[in-house]
Amino acid sequence: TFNGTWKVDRSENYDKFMEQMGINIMKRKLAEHDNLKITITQTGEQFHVKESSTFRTKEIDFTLGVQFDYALADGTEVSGSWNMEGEMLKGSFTRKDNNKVLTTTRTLVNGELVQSYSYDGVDAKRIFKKE
Ligand code: MYR
Repeated sequence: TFNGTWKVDRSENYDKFMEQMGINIMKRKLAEHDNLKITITQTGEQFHVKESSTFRTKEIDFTLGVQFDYALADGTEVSGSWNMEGEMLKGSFTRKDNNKVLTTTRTLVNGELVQSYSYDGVDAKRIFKKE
C-alpha cells in the first residue's frame, strides 16, 4: 500500500529532468532541497494526496483513470490521470502550455516509495522513505 507519509530521501537525475522541463537554474537549486513530503491516503480507487515542500503545501483528490488538472510547483499546468498497473501507479500528464507529455510512476521497492519522472527523453527518480 502507498498509504502513509513519505519524505524525499534522494533523487537521481532530477536536475537534468527539471532543466528539460525548462526550469531555470535558481529554481532548480532550490528544488534540490525542497524537503518534499507527500501523504497518500488511498480508499479504493480514490486518492487524497497532501504535498508539502519548501515551495508550498497542496492537497489534491483524484480517482484512478479520471482526468484532473494539476499545477506543478513551478506553476506549470498539466492535465492527466493516474492508473494502477499491477502494483504500480502510472501517471500520464499533458502540459497545457506545449502539449508535451510527462509520465510518472510510483512503486514500492524495499519499503521505499520510488517515483519516476520522464519528460521529452529525460528520466529521473525521487526516492522517498516512510516517516
Ligand atoms: C500527485 O499524485 O501527487 C498529484 C498529481 C501529480 C501529477 C504530476 C506529477 C509530476 C510532478 C513533476 C514535478 C516536476 C517539477 C518540474
